[in-house]
Amino acid sequence: MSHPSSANSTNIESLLVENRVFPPSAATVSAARISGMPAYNAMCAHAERDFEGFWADLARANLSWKKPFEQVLDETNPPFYTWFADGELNASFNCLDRHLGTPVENKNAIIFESDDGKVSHITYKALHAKVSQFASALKDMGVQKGDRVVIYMPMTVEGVVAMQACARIGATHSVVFGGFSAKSLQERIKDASAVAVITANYQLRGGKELPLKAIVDEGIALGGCESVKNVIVYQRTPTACNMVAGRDSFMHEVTAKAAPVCEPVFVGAEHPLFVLYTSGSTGTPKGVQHSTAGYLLWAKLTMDWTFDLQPSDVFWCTADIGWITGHTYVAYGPLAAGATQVIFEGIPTYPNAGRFWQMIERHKVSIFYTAPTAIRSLIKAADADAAVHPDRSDLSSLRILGSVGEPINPEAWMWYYKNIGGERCPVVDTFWQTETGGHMITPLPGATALVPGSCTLPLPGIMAAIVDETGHDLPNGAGGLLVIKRPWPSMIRNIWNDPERFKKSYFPEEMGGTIYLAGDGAVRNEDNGYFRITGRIDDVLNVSGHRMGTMEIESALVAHPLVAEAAVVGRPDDLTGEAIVAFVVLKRSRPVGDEGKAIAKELRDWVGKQIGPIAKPKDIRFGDNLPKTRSGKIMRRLLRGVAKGEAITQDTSTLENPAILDQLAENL
Ligand code: 6R9
Repeated sequence: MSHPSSANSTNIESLLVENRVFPPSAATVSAARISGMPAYNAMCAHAERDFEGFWADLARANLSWKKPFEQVLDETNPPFYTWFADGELNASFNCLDRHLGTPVENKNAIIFESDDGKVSHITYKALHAKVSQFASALKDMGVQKGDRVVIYMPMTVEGVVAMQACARIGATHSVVFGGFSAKSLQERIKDASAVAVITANYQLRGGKELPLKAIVDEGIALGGCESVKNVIVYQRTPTACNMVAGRDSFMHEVTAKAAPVCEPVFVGAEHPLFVLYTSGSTGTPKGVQHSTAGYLLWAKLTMDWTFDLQPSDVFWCTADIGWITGHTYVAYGPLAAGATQVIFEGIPTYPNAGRFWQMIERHKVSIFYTAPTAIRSLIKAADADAAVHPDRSDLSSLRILGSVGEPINPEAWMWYYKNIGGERCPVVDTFWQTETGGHMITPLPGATALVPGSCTLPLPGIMAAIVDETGHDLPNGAGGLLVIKRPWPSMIRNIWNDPERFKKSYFPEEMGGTIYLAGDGAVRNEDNGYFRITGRIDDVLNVSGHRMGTMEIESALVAHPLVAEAAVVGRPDDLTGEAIVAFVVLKRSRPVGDEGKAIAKELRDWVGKQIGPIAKPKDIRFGDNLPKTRSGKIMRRLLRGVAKGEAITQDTSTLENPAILDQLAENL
């Protein structure tokens, strides 16, 4: 295991000198659900004193159970922990039916704004009807409890309907981000043995119509997808798409024919609600498997706690449903909590980079949750063009701001706090992961004093700590590995098809095999114990808040006929957090000049085709070889330095071929 990557060192330095503190106002504290630090401390103390009782009370109060649970946490087979295992419930019932007959039923569940600016509203009652009828249609096709359904959809109401409809009939969905390639889609369909794929003919983004159905066809044609019996197509645009007779159908047609009522299929608490693929440090992406009850409980509770959700709030999380943030804080959390939320189909820069701010004004958004990478690009746009500056929009409806996906640098935090929040709105910097299901370490708006760039303190019941490689606690001020020492309800349950990898990836033997290793480095402040995340400790990059495994990109590169060998590292980037740099050895001689540029472009496009455009290296360097130790190991540490443009000061005497470094430092 290596130490926190040097790629983040500048970030860490600027964080270490951070001493601005922003306590919540007295008014915010008194109006909040978790009101002040004594309230937070009391909840933490309750969890310490009676761990199972703490969670059991919350699960009873926040979820509707068909069959109440008796069992709380079962730790007899670590790390395969179970929660509320003998209880039965349905996730869609908890998000929709639960609100029927209450004042929430006529409230807007979703305010949808399309790429081209059309706005529509859907109440809880209407959403319930839409989900029920589509769920009936899935049942009519033979989709059953426990079947896997892949969803490859744009950001639309129908995307959420598809997820909720699967949950309603007990099918396990696996959403694949619409930017992934045919090959990535095929790998996921295969691994999950999906019986159906739900997609759209096209997606609209930034004024462009992009094919989705054609990519599904291409993916299935790559082979190994014989499990797929049905492809259901949401007709997003009037443009025709290829339809395969006997396999493909239109969402509106199958829905119209189906029964309007669909009784929810009640499932055991541990029934897999979904599998979501994410990048790891080795091999192919892993299918992170989540439970029904524990996951949903945390989605609902973190809406209430972290965002201090009130009945009149308008919540907007800008994440795509293809990522975990779009699962927990678009498809499940807001609905389970009975919130009104905005769903946006498009991109923040279309038709101009003021779109987010204009939408906050238009829909009177009160809680806004986005990623540092979006904030940084919008700062740049606002600096360049006063017409898209947030001061042109009325942002007075906002009361809470959130950040997720990567560390937020203090400069971006301050800009967000001042220019978007008007120095009035707490910024909750939420640290969590696909594997954790929901927030882990985050400020609470009505309790925690904020420090720019720090995710502050764990939520009540989350036993986060910083340890060394053998699992021993480290004192505050010492950087180490972030772990969670006790199970929590929304934790990953397994890696789909690969329990051994699950154990190895997250519950290292050296730490006893029972505590969860997050894969991030962290340090706690000596005075207040606040956590700061210092970045991944494995070969996972974070580009614009998206997780990318270096191995995945390397495998894609070496699959190109020209490439003999490749090594991929991250380099700090002002806009995207990290940028992908690839060092490549070709099977032919090292290309230079225009030829080098042409091959680099070809390789970039190739990676885009193999994985998806988000994985395209920003920079490609060619060498006759890679820097290796005498035993043949690639020296990534050196490559990270070269990628940053640093002079090599480290000892290179163990290198087989030190001269190679000069070659690799050359820009094309
Ligand atoms: C929710 C999500 C998880 C990785 C995680 C860490 C980084 C996420 C962060 C953060 C610092 C934050 N990360 N939130 N780092 N501060 N507030 O992003 O899930 O896509 O699985 O990524 O993202 O490195 O390990 P996922």
